[in-house]
Amino acid sequence: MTMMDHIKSPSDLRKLKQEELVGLSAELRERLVEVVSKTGGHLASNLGVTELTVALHYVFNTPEDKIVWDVGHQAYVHKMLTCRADKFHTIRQYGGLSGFPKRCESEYDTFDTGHSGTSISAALGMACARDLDRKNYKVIAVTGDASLSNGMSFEAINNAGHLQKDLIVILNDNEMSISANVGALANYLDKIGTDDRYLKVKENIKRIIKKSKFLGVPLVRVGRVIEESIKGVISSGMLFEELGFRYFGPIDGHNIKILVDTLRSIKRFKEPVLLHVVTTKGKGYRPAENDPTSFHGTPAFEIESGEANTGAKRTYTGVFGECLVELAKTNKKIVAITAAMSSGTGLEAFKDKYPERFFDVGIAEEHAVTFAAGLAVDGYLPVVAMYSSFLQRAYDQVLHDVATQNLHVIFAIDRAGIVGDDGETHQGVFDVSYLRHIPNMTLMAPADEPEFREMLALAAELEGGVAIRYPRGEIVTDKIGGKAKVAVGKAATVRTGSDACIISLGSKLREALKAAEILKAKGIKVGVINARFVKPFDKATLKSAAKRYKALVIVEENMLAGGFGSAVLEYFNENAVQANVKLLGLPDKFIEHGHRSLLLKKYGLNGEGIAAGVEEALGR
Ligand SMILES: Cc1ncc(C[n+]2csc(CCOP(=O)(O)OP(=O)(O)O)c2C)c(N)n1
Repeated sequence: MTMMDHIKSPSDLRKLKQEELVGLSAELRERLVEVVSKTGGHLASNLGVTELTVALHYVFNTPEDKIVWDVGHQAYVHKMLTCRADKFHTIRQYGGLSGFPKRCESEYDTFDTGHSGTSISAALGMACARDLDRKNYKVIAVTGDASLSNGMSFEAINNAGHLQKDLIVILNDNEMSISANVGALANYLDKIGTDDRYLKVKENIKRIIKKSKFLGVPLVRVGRVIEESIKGVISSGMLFEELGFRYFGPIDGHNIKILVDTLRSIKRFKEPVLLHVVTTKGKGYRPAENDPTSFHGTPAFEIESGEANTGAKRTYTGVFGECLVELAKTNKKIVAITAAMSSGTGLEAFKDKYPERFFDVGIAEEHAVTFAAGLAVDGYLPVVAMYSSFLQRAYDQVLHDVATQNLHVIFAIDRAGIVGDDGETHQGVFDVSYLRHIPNMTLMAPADEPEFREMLALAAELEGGVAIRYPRGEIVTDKIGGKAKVAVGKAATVRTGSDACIISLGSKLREALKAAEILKAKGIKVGVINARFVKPFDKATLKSAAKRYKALVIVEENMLAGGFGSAVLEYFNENAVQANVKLLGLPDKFIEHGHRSLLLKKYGLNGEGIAAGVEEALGR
């Protein structure tokens, strides 16, 4: 029997001797690697916080004391320690545990997350609620060094330093975002960790505290003297203190004894405290330590070698990366911007080839877009490559800073559609709805590789905000989207029929064509139109399709509310176009986690589902 078998909840953990926590951490790590090697998931971050998570639940009285995880991708160990070890093998699987904290899953999950930078704000809100209720528990936000650089974290620190609530912020500093963490704050943290003067002062402090015990000087007074003296020595090293936090650290985040002792001692404070913990991303599993970027979010892999089965397919992301490098060769004004996702968005080759035209702005989507607007004002052509769900953060920047000034900025919106295993917070199913109502925007979606390339080239020639949305995963390399060259606002008729017509947006085309074949076998003749554009869409083609066919079925991987289908219905309504229209898309709910293909089937967005939709529209 392992130690883990005895720990059903944190109260069992707290019965262990402190020395036993080292062995427990090793077991937890082993289980992490074993399960994630099969399910895929966020391995490196979890390996890095194993001891920290154990120490937190050991020292604090969870669930009464509340731990708020930033992003939440590093909460796997937390899940194992909080009554879910027996279900851990189901993580990120349909119907299984979520890969992120979920309040509906456990009372130990205090706040639902997935996007970066929310933990300090949420924890501060909880601390204020606690004080209003005159209760007396601790609230602890755990954030990574990259998430600390997110604007929301700064806003929350600013507010927390002012409110002076009893709040602990643990800074888990592994010097990594998904790739290396970048930015002035990253440099600052690095300096704190390595500044000789600072380390010397820390040693001196330890000696003074020891001495003061003998002399009977009150510790608080000694502490204040020490703090002031440090400020004098390193005027630049007290950023957090100046913002109203007590700063402690940096400490070794893999040393259980140091962690437990430090957490116990900072627990006593009733004001904002920031504890700086230094960890190694991927700790304890060699392949992940060597390549934490690949093991940040990994597909299933072989434990021995660390080799992942990526399938080596041609993806939308890959094509985007290649194509942008080609376009940038002739168009010297193209600059690429990522918010800490250079590998995920396919910008690595661009970064290597044109380092001076590449900007990783950190996890700062709002800033990324306004920064792009600034570049556009002075004649550059910024390409903002971002996942659909993260661009949600920058809605106002797209509207207020790009669109109102009709600035030419290209938005390459990756992971548009169902992403699958990461679930609710990561599904890219809102972008059509949140972009199509913004004036001065062009919005398109490619169905295959040649079309994607043409769209990117066209985007560089247009004016205003131009968004291209495309999903996660494999791209069709053949030209299936129609022979006609891509032109603004023009759809392509891919197949003609006489009964119903499927109007497909972007990557849905492959499934729409499958549906047409399924229906053909049943004697139903179906036309297929590749919409290509959401804004402006091809009104003439859709109007004539409405006349010609008994039913139109509009398919998109976006919410039905405010999506492409609803744009068509608005137009039909305004222009009294009579048509029997059925919309296929996503319903008014958050889409759960599970494999992408499984979810597409569930929501009727695969070939069979679309075929069923057509039959329904025809009343069969
Ligand atoms: C708003 C937002 N943008 C981008 C991401 C994608 N993302 C997930 S984790 C991560 C890096 C987080 O780094 P850090 O906070 O230092 O935690 P670590 O994984 O290093 O422990 C990024 C960029 C996100 N979750 N949310």
